[in-house]
Amino acid sequence: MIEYWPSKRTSDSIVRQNESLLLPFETQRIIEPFADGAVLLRAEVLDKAEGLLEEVRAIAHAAPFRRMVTPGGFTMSVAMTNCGDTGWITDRRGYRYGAIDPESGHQWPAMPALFRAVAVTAAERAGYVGFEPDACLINRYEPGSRMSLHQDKNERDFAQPIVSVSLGLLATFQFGGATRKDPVRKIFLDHADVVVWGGASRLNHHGVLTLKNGWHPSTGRVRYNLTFRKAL
Ligand code: MD3
Ligand code: FE
Repeated sequence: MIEYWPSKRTSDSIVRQNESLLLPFETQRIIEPFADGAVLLRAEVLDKAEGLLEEVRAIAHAAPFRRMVTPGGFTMSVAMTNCGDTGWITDRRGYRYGAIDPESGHQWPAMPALFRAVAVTAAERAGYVGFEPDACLINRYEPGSRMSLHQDKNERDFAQPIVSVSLGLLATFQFGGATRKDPVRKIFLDHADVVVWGGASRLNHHGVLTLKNGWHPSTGRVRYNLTFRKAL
C-alpha cells in the first residue's frame, strides 16, 4: 500500500512560539532545541522545497547518484552525490573529502546559491553566525535504505556545525551520544525539516532507520537529505 505518513510531533521540548490554529500542524515552523547545540527547525524550507529539488535534479544530471563502497567492502544502501568545492566519498581506501567526482574525473557541481542561502540562514536561526559551507552531500534513500549509527569525523574543524535538510518521505532519525553505547533517541524527520548540529552534539552518534515504503507528492518513493558542512 502506498501512503504518506505525516510526522509525529510529540516532543516535550517543542517551543510553541509559532503555534497557530490557522495552519495545519505539519506546516508550522516550530523550533525545537532538543540537545546541547542541536536545533530542529520544523517546516523551515517548505516554501523552498520545490526549488531545492529542482537543483538536486540538475546536480544529479552532472554527477549521478551512486552507491559507494565502505572501506570494509559493503555497498551502502543510500545513494549519494555532492555539490560544492569538495565532496564526501568512500571506497576501499577510506572515507574522505575530495574536489573531484571519482566517477567522472571532473569537479563536483557548484553549490547552488539557494542551497548556500538555506544552510546559512538555518545556521543563523540556530545561533551559528558565519557558517560557510564548502560541501553538500546529497543522500538519496529509497524504501529499505538505512544509515547505521556513526559519527561525522572527516571534517577539519568540529567547532563548525552541520546543517541537514530533509526532503520527501518521513525518516526515523537516531540520535545517540558521545559513545556508541549511549542511549539513542528517535526523531521523526519530515519533508522540509532542517536540523542544525553543533556545539556539544557535533560528534554525537547518529543514524537513520530503514526507510519505510511510502509516497510523497514532491519526491515520490524517495527521501533526500542535504548535509551541509564546512569540511576544509
Ligand atoms: C548528529 N546523514 O550523511 S544528516 C550523513 O539523514 C548523515 O542522511 C543523515 O548522517 C541523513 O553523515 C543525517 C544529520 C546529521 C549530520 C551530522 C550530525 C546528524 C548529526 C553530527 C552530529 C550529530
Ligand atoms: Fe552523519
